[in-house]
Amino acid sequence: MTATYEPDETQAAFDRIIERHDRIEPRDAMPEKYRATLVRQIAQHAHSEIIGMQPEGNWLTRAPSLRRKAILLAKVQDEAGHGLYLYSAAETLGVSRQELTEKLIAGTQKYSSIFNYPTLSYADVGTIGWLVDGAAICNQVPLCRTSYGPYGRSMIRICKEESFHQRQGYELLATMMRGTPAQQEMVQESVDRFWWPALMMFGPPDADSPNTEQSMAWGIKRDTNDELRQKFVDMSVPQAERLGVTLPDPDLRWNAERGHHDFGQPDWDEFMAVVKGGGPCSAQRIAHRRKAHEDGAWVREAASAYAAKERQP
Ligand code: BYC
Repeated sequence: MTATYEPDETQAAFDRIIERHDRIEPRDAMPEKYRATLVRQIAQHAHSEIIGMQPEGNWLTRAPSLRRKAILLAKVQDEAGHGLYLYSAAETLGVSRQELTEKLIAGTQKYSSIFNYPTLSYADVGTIGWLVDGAAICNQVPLCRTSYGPYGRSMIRICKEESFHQRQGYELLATMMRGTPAQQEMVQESVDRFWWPALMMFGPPDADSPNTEQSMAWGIKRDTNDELRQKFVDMSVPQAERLGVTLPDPDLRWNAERGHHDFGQPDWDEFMAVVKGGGPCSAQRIAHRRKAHEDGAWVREAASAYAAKERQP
């Protein structure tokens, strides 16, 4: 359980750790708002990993070959592992995984907007790997240096696995792009659907992001939403060219003066609607998660009973 304190008590000690870019550990006193912000972000991150298993899991029984099935199975299992590391990191802040799961199911905690979109073809498995995991890497590599120790350390292994995920997605799309015209069209159609939602993963523009300023000051976030979105666009453009797909943005072009690509804005009204639970698959994702939680009740009861028995002298 973490210690929290009244601001005037040991605020200076906390500030010194943050200024030195050192880590805050669970044993350290921390302002209540810092703790609450971390619980919010880590819980949302953990929920995203767990809900994120659903869109890809949708294709497990219909993978086109044994090889593709083995790869997809391994990837989906990795996401479950990521969720568990992150719930463990959140637990060091004095909340339980049970409590967080109940909040997710009740709709009082969020998960990434991207997982509210459907996966309509097998190309989506590749596009999720390439773009969604690519966006996750851009966002998560800086989080390895976040100010809260358990969160930063959980990110290290997660990032290594996300790199593999991104490569498998790119390799799947590259294979399809060397295939028939129908396969090539399937890839382009998938990229057309996922490009804008992938850009939304980084959150609202900095000017409309209520949490960025404080989270940057505390070293929870190391880059702003817009900085990471720009990095992602700059990284994706040459990869798209190499694949032979067109990114669906007429405003996308290299700006030599800035040394970055200019690009259009996602539909932020759509983003807000999805974040508020109005995405195409929002109800389905939560209903599925609720059912899995309820179906797993007997496993939790059995594990608790076994642990209690083991504790008896
Ligand atoms: N979706 O002030 P802001 C994965 C919310 S898993 C939904 O900018 P913040 C993968 C935000 O929570 C990837 N909600 O917030 C898994 C806030 O609302 P609340 C998951 C969003 O926290 C399986 C409000 O909008 N990655 O890659 O400073 C298979 C205002 O936003 C979104 C993470 O979770 C969104 N996209 O910055 C494949 C990374 N964006 O909470 C792949 C960790 C914003 O105040 N999280 N909101 O009610 C972060 O880095 C930050 O939390 C964010 C948002 C950049 C996402």
